[in-house]
Amino acid sequence: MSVKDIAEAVVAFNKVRVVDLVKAEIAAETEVDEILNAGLIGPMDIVGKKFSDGELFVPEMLQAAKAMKAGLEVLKPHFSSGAAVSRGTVVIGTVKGDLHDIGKNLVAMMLEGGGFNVVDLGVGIDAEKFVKAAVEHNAGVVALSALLTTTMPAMKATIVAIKEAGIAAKTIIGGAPVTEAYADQIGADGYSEDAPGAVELARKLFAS
Ligand code: B1M
Repeated sequence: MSVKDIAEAVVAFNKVRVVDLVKAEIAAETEVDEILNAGLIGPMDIVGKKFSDGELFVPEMLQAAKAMKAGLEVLKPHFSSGAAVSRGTVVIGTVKGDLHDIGKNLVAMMLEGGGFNVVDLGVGIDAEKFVKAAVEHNAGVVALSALLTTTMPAMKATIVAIKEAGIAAKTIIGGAPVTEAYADQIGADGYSEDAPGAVELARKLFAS
């Protein structure tokens, strides 16, 4: 038994086996990061490649996502907790037109583990909803996720709306197609390529 078996079970869409194997690796005291990166995140790239190559289709991508999410739920309580008292509120969501939520959920879980109060708006969130939630929850950071090149412009629209509304909240962005250069271009306050980096970024922005 190894984390490689978890990855294989994700690619085989075997949700029950993913859950069992993640539990077994936790019991065997395998590093949480290794289970996450090699067992759960890694295989999603294989699934994406197979989709690009026409070997898999949307329903299968969805099944792999469900298997991965089930494993993530088992892992969630094991993400290290950074603080007993909240470090501040982060409003997070996947932007308008985009339904991918695994990376966003991971960022939300790690922010919670890092001691932040997280308000997760879900997927397909338009600029107006982000602005409303940031005001309502007095957010220090608004975190935007996008997985499609076609939905990246919705990040810009959201950042513009936040600035126009005169809200003090800082904005951070991320997601597979997003880059540091794009973050600079659209005036985001920060970019991270992964979930732990997003926690670091939020810490820095709340401290600044
Ligand atoms: Co979609 N999909 N998908 N998909 N899907 C991609 C993204 C794609 C790259 C696949 C491919 O072609 N190789 C491609 C996008 C191409 C592009 O735009 N360049 C694609 C496409 C085309 C589509 C559809 C258009 C397919 C169609 O219908 N013809 C469609 C769009 C639907 C929509 O959103 N409107 C679609 C649908 C779906 C499913 C619903 C079937 C499913 C999503 C299920 C779900 O999320 N609940 C799905 C999946 C599973 C994928 C892949 C295979 C895996 C994504 C994933 O969950 N990765 C993906 C291929 C790939 O990425 N390799 C693909 C694991 C996750 C942990 O990584 O989300 O990148 P990720 O998060 C990372 C970092 O990016 C970062 O942290 C995480 C790691 O720590 N991060 C942040 C994410 N958000 C962050 C925010 C931050 C900081 C870091 O700060 C705020």
